[in-house]
Amino acid sequence: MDTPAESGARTGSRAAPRARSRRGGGRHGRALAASAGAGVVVAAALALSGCTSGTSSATSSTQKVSANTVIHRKMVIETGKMDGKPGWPRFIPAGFSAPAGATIVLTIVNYDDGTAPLPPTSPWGQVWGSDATFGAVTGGTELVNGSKVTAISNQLVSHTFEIPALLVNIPIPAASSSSHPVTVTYTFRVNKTGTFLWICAAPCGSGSAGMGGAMGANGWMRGYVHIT
Ligand SMILES: [Cu+2]
Repeated sequence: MDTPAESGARTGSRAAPRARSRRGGGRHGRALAASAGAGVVVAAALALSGCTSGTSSATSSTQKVSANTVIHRKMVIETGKMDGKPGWPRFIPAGFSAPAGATIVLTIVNYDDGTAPLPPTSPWGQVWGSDATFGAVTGGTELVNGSKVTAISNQLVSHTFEIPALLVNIPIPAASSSSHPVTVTYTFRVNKTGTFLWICAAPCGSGSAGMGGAMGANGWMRGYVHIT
């Protein structure tokens, strides 16, 4: 089954490699246009994808530590040029581990100054992750260079860090230049153990829809979060 992010993003078309803009809302995006029930729609779709994709596995709802335990994790997004593979932007490292129940402060430093715009009705410009039934608890906000936001304009999104099975989505804007990265900080807790797939929902890869290359490659625009 396609995740909402994948099905929505595949339908766009891609322009210049640097701007990586694309058109088209995608069927998922259009379904969410009347946004009143959008959260429910996304939640249901994500629940299905999480259960059937075979790429994430959750076990018990065991909290191993308390929320007072604060775990700092950091990922850096490098451009393909920076790591010698032009056109292949990459999260480094492509995953991390943390104990269930801990407060995870995830810092993502983006050196990529290119955008990969989402369709106008895409939900992936929003910060997601405030529904405890999915096992993740957040305030639904992120800090962008220290300023609290609930969304990034879809046009300005460079990448996202999305964990479909946990209903987590962290939209990441483009760096102002490749030497002036943007820093996004997101604080959350995961109250169950498991190995959870994360993906980037922005079409930052190769091919006409921007979904090839890095987008489909573990270790580039997808990987795993291990909650132990
Ligand atoms: Cu990306």
